[in-house]
Amino acid sequence: MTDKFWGPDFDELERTDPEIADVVLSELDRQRAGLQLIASENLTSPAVLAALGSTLSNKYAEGYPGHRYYGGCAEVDRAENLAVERGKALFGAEHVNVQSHSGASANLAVYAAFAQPGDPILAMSLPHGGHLTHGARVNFSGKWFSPIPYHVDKKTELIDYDEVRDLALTHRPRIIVAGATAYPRLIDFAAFRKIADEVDAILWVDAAHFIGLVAGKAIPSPVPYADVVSATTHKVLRGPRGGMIICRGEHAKAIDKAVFPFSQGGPLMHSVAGKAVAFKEASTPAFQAYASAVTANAAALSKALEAEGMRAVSGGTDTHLALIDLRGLDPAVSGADAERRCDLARITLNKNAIPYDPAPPMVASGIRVGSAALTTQGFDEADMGRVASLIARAVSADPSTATGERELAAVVDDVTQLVATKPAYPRMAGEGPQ
Ligand code: DSN
Repeated sequence: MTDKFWGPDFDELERTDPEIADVVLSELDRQRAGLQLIASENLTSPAVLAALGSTLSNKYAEGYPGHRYYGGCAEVDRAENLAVERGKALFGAEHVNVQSHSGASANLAVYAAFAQPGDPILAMSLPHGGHLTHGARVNFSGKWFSPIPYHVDKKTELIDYDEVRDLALTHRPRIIVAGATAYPRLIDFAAFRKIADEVDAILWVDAAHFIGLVAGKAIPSPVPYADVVSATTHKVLRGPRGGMIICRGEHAKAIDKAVFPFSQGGPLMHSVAGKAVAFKEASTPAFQAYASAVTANAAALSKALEAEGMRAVSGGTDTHLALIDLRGLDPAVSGADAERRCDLARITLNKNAIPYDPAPPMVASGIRVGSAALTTQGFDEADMGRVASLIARAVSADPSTATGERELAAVVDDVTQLVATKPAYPRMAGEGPQ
């Protein structure tokens, strides 16, 4: 066994490139100093970070374990085999591909495996919570395929399954996509399966956001229902930044070929190793406790924000995220203003369109909040009440007024005190000011 010297060495980075070393340290400080509420982010573990910062980054390994286009792949083969086997066990899957560089790359491969240019694709409308790769005009998915958007019901703000079925019967899509980036509720995978079977479509679940809740058994799994499930590994799942694809055995070859050689070259083997670590961590009782705390915390946050006068779209959440409609606030605050004010108060979240939003996307009438990162650092439901009150104070503080400026400074003080009780990446002995 070689010594550990060749692992990540921050002193070396500081000597070689003090400017980037400063960025790295400042970003760590930013993550520690504030409340991280972006629903697609998390604080990955030191073990995953160590795999990411390893010499596996050096290795080219086009192909799959045992069938590579380069020599010297014995060690990275072990990493990929471990990731695949752990992924299969974790999700009860027949086949797993762990090479996708990102969620968007995984989605590109799914299209490549199942559709031809011009094919009709039925997917959730982007302004109603769908993803860019589900047929947005500015994305390859909207340019190369014929997207048909489905929506949420105006009153319930839940997926309108009747509309999904009607559109499926009318357009006979090649693929039906279930999955979203800003939908707070459980998706009825059985209903989607039934509709897909009626029109002989492929059922693809894009589980990028919630796959970590599935891994932690906090919500039902799409795997038994879907032909194919794409996902990211860095959101609630808390692994390295990257993508993955789970599919039925009969589609294994098509998916593998669609990832490599069709849409990617060399896999990022350090990231593949990080995925293996994350799957191992996600198979523990501790991760299951974390996953159910994520949903409990999101529900508590959503309820507490409602008590502060901010309506939760669909009346709440079953997952890690809530979509908050700000239109009830007096004076009015847009999503963009809320995001900026929270940023000034060290509360990181994003503006978000709400269904049937009258405002343009860059302004938006809502915000999206997620509970994964705060849950990782140990926040509980009572803390979420405090977080909601800090968000409410920040959102209502107009920084162009002296009162608003003072209030935002006071919120920063309170955020600082709150994060000190349950710090992200707790400082190690001897590291910087304690
Ligand atoms: N950008 C991610 C999100 O925030 O939901 C999805 O790709």
